[in-house]
Amino acid sequence: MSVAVLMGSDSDFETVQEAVKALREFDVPCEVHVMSAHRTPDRVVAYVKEAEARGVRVFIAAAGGAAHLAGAVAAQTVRPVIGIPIESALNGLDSLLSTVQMPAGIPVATVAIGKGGARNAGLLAVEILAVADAKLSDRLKAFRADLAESVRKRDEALQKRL
Ligand code: RP5
Repeated sequence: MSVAVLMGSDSDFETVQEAVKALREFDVPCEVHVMSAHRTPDRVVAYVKEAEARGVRVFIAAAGGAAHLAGAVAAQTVRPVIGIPIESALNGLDSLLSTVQMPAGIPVATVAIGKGGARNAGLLAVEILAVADAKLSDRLKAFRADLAESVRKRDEALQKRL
């Protein structure tokens, strides 16, 4: 498994599945689990150590509210950790700050709140893996070219409506 996708609760999955979809678009193997920095702290420590030993290269961790899962994962590994702040009672701002404000020395690469951020978390994991994988890098370049083309087409369509 190249990427581990973790979330604090199954209630986060509707958002987190955007990261999983992005990984699958690039045929990157991933495993997906629910575990919580607060509700199952021992499981988080044991899982991250075991997953790193098994060859997981990148961790994605999503949580909402007092969103400490990504930080708790980062504390246990030197693999890259990407944090997804989940929408919450405070519109996700609480989750964003809880995820992003890590102490110097233990980084978490934090993406935007919600589904767009989750998609970028998956894509960022692909980009990290692509550093040592030329074929994956080529696929990312093709993906960017398709993205640019779709914007060009949308502009073309807009011009017809004006
Ligand atoms: C966080 O609390 C989870 O990541 C989730 O975003 C939030 C609510 O969890 P549930 O009460 O829905 O299980 O730890």
